[in-house]
Amino acid sequence: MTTQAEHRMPTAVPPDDPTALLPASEPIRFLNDDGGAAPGDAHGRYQRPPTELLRRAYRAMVVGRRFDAQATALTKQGRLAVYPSSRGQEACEIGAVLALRDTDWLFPTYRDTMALVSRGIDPVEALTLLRGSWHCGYDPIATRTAPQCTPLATHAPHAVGLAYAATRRGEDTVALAVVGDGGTSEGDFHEAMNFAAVFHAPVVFLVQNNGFAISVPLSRQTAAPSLAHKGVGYGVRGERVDGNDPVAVMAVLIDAVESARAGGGPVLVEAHTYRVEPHTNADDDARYRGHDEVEAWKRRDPIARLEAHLRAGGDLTDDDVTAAREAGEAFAADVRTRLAAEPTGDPADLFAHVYAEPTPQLREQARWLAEELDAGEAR
Ligand SMILES: Cc1ncc(C[n+]2csc(CCOP(=O)(O)OP(=O)(O)O)c2C)c(N)n1
Repeated sequence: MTTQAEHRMPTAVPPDDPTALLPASEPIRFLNDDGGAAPGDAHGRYQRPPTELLRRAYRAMVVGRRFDAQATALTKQGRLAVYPSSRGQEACEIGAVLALRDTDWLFPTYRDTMALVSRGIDPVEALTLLRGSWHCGYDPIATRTAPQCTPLATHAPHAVGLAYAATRRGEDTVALAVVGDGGTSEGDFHEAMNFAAVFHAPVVFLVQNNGFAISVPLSRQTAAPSLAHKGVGYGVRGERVDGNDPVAVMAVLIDAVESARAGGGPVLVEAHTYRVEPHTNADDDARYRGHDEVEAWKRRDPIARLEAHLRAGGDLTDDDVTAAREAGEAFAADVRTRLAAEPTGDPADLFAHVYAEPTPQLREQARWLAEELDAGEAR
């Protein structure tokens, strides 16, 4: 076993040629918009993932989309307080999961519940927070998945810290931090990138550039040529990928994760995608974007593209498609049934973890709530 003293802090070595850190001039693509082969040599250094992995991705995407629709429906019944849909972003969600080993860590945002359930986390546990509970619902250590992060980008430095600590322990763990395009405008994102590069930490930053930070378009967030270009300023290699091309997303993420694992340092991947649903069920997206734009992106649907690609190669049959849809229906039915049960909880928990030492105001509010509840029971 290596002792702490034998470890030296990895030192970042600036590359001889900084342009090697720059992303391709166009996002990496394997598929065109209807699932046929993308024209020309658009693959750069990347390999098409094995067919069996693409078949797994197809099924996970179909199940994930059905789950996502079910969760949105549950907000309308008041079973969930809120739900941020990732419909349309399935390639990124599933690509993130399938690029990781079980021993790697995922640091997701509030939008990435589809990735969580695809990683095998119980959907009812994954939705616990959205039912109004104070905890994230699942065991982060057992699942190697950090709590879904609502403050933008604050999980990115955590991912770097965990990945660096793993290297100090002699483990080959990689951390994948998912960030939105709006999240890249946050200080935490920049600090995380800087630390990751200086400590040469095995972290992959996956930016799901879905065009908007709620209603704010990307053009109001950044003047960089692309979000992936931001990497070069920190000494982090950047790459851009068509985020609705599941073959390309998986090819690029698998390469990035394995490069980080092999000691190549952090990688920043920008996936160009689109959220076809509103920001959450509480948002009116008609106020900031046009119907035509949404429809145009729906025609670049990642599931339809992968299905067309696999069918063209004889790697997906009608039976496979039916089986995937049935698996999605069964998954959604299970979520529906289990979320129909009223959650139980102690109202006093509302005050339990606000501060280590409760303030006089909190104590007063807790006392007031307890009295109200007692009075209610006595009535
Ligand atoms: C530190 C912080 N500031 C502001 C917010 C409020 N907020 C919630 S979601 C959001 C937009 C995020 O957009 P993006 O990072 O692109 O992710 P997306 O929702 O598109 O997946 C904002 C500003 C927040 N959650 N955290």
